Amino acid sequence: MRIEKSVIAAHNEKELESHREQFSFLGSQLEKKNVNTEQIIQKLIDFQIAIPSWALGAGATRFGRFSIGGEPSTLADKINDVGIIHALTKAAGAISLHIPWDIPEDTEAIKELAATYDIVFDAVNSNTFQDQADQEYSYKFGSLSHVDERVRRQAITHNLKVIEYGKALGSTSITVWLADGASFPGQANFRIALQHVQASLQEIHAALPDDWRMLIEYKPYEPNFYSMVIPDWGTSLLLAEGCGEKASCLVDLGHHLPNTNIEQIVATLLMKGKLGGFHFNDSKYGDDDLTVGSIRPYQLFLIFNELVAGIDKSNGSYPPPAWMIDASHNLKDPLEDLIQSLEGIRIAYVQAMLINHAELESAQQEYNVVVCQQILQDAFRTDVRPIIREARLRAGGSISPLDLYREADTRGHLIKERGMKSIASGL
Ligand SMILES: [Mn+2]
Repeated sequence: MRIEKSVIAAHNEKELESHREQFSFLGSQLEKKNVNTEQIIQKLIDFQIAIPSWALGAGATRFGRFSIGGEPSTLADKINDVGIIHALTKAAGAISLHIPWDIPEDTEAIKELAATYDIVFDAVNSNTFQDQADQEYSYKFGSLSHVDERVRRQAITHNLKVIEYGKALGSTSITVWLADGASFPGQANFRIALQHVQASLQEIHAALPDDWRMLIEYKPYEPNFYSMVIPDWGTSLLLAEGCGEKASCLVDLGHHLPNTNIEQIVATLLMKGKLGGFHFNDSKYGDDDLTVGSIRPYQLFLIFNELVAGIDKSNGSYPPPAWMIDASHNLKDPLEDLIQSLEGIRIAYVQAMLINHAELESAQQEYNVVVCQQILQDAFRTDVRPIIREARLRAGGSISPLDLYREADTRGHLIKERGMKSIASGL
């Protein structure tokens, strides 16, 4: 199923008057504050977020999985689903593939299909946290950190193969996340495990094409509950620096212990030129994988403040991080959930762009703490949704993507096409 441009245009027509009213009111208010709304709209149109190929079906916990019907069971179906989201929002012009869950058999055909939806291929993701039917050695006790050289070799070879798939698709980065670690004290030697991972990553790094990046993701716990070989940003940075230029860190919002100051981590990594990738989600307790902006929108806004400031300060010399939503959809229709996440991300991004950095810096110079807070919260408390609607409208998307998704009975059509029992590969 495709959402045709004419359907979007007809739906927009009904909402146009009310939208114009709201947009012009907000525009005149922001003008008084010397905000360049046109520039914000352009930046927003350019800001594209990748959808991972494993987030389009129903997610699961270890207690169960509840199908939603019409799930995409092939890579072509998954690209089609991202195409629906992108047609409506004009914010999701990329897909991130997980190998081996989504191996493109006919690369050219898949590229052509993606191009018809105006979708490119973002980072490819390797998987050495599960055993596949045809593999010789098990990853039960680790992969790149394993004590057995043959297991490490198998995991390195897999990563090199993932790079080859990515090259064929036009991707320019690989994300490595390891489940390696220990669930019990004494189970593993911390130093040897980390040395093995460093040496393995160096080998993968050496195989990267010139214009590629390797993004090293970290996580404090799960699936291992005593220690993870790459538990935090410091270890990720250490490994990236041990590899070289093309290696950098990937921040996944859910991969922190409660109350971690993620915005400070982002600022530090940007300062070091080592923030290469970003995974959006939200959480209350741990790696909950909830809709972006559903639990802690203020934190997201503060993170975007650092992102905007850090990237702006680099004057274009800093390659933008690979942005991706990394969430699991256990209760909601995944496509609706992703549309809500995109909205949450874009709201935080626009709010962060409203901050007057010159004013903030001078308040900081004077330690005027009250004014510092006021500047941030004034931006955060601005309802910026009319700007987001305007950007979507100008890019050819829908003013109200979620409403149109429902009015067009998109899920109903997908169920008719694919049946109730189709299952998407992935988590
Ligand atoms: Mn992630």
